[in-house]
Amino acid sequence: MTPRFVRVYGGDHSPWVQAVLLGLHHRKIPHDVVTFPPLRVFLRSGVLMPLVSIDGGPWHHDSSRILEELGFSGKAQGDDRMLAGALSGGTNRTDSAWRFWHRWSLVRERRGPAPARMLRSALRSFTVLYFYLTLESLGRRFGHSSEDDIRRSWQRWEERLAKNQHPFLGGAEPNLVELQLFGGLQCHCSIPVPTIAVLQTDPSLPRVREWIASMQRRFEDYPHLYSGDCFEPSLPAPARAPLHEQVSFWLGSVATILAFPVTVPLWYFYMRHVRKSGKFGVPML
Ligand SMILES: N[C@@H](CCC(=O)N[C@@H](CS)C(=O)NCC(=O)O)C(=O)O
Repeated sequence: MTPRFVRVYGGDHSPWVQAVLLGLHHRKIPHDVVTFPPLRVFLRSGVLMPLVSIDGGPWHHDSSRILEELGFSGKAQGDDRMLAGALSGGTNRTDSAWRFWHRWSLVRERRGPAPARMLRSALRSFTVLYFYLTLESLGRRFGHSSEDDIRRSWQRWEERLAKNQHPFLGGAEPNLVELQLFGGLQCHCSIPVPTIAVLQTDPSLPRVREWIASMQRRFEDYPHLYSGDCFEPSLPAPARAPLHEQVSFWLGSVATILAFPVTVPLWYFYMRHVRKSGKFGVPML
């Protein structure tokens, strides 16, 4: 049964949140988005995103499961590994701390009266500190992907798309795995990383570029589309948060940073907690 209403927690800079939002948009399912989780959800799983509550039901996570609940299918064994490859370059998002924080400051709150939006904008600064520290520690531990790594990962998608006779891997319409792949592309474009230059110019990836164009045409009125700035057909970037939300975000950021004796251990605690839960990233089966 198609859900009547879905509440999403997550920021549209996340590939997995993007996949869920793309699915909801594609199915035209009414939904709203909050960028800081309800307190009891935060206490349980920190800032792990995406989470959804479908028709007022319990909050639950995992973009694949959520997309299946929305009626999507088409994920095969080995796809997760290919998706992980397509996300390479992601740790470069924090190359510029200013750009990382600034891009997050522009995310719009989409639910509730102005004071509630301002409060969530301020609280979101903890989420940004969390992801900043996480990406920095991943980058230091495992290093960044080289251009060759990125090219090789996307060549696997190129081969798969070249064998496909349809505009989408799902046929006439996108399937689950390509919503996740396109979600990954939105993530690369929302806070630009070297992956974009490889995808824009590499002579070995023409089918990938055609597929991006088909997806952009299919999602031309999607309000979280970041790739329209980087790929054809050119499409407008998402609307920015109004000034009062941006001001709240920056005030929250100052407080979050000054409170580092509390916020940094809190990051560490939840980061470990989420890793142990196995809910982070791509399951490598
Ligand atoms: N397999 C999960 C992955 C979710 C995930 O890794 N989300 C990241 C944001 S992109 C997160 O919330 N990470 C929290 C953390 O690193 O502790 C899904 O598909 O929903």
